[in-house]
Amino acid sequence: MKMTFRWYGEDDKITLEKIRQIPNMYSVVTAVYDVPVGEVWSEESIRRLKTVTEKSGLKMEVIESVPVHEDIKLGLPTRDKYIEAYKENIRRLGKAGVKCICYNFMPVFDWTRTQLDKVSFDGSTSLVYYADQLEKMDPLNGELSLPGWDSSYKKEDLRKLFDQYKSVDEEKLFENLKYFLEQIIPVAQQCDVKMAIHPDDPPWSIFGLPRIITNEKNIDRFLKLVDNPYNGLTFCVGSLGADPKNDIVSMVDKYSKMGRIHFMHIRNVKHVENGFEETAHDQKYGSMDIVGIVRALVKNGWDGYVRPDHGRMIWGETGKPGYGLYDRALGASYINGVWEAVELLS
Ligand code: DNO
Repeated sequence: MKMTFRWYGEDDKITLEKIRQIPNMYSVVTAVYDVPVGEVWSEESIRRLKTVTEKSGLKMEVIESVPVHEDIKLGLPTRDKYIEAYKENIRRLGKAGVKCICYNFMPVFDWTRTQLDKVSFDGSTSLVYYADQLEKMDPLNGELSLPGWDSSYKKEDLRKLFDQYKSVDEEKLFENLKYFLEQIIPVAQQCDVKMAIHPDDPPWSIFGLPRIITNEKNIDRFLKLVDNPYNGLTFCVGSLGADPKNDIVSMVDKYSKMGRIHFMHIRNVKHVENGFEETAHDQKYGSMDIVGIVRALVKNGWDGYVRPDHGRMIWGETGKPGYGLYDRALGASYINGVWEAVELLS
């Protein structure tokens, strides 16, 4: 496996120098952040990211994300122009040595939590999702904002989008995804860039919007939409694992055996009555069988990219919720340790 770490570019206060010192670190996971969703990234910005990354001794082989414009998800006539731009981004990134692009197909909102600073038993804080808190949230008031969300929407944009999604159910969303994949996967293959869809987080419909990358049945269907190894997965343990019905170890085993997992997000999540709580990465704190997951990957000779995922805030750190340095570095070290042990014992 190749260990990676998300880096939000030159404005990230977690510098490349720090990331570089985490044991076994291979590549950053990054993106060009100053371009509106749907537009082509300038070659200059891509080159600059690559140059600074490589100067620090790291690689830039994974992009998270090249976001998908809502018109593509909605299946509007304007989608073709955004798909052309998407293809051009794949080409440009491929030229810069990128091997894997993570993206998602969640309508309007990316990952969603109801509280970002839940105090845990040891005084650390983490991200949680409680159904009763979600019911009280109004996505249309224009005040909600989460770190993963596109913050450019105004109140009126959100209302319009919600209206447009009234005619898009799960079937339609699958159709629109197929249309998109049929066009981008051949380009990805030509450029030798693996496309890796991120599951929906949480893996169920929220605010009445459809979500489809949620469980094994739907992922099987997704992989068949375009049955090509370049059409693969970011297997996010915490996202799919939030639903206790998903058998994570067996899914990881199955999809890694098929050669369809290109990127693993490994983190732990604890099921609670009313939702879930993010915890330290270590197996004993949550509901995920992290060792079982790693064992399946090692058994299948899997050699993709891995990153620790959301960390708690510990040691007084402040910053982007889920994306501090300390707990994610501990997460990376934990995953390295589990990996090493599983390899040695197998
Ligand atoms: C959360 C992330 C997601 C992910 C996107 C991929 O922390 O895993 O925001 O980057 O969904 O497009």
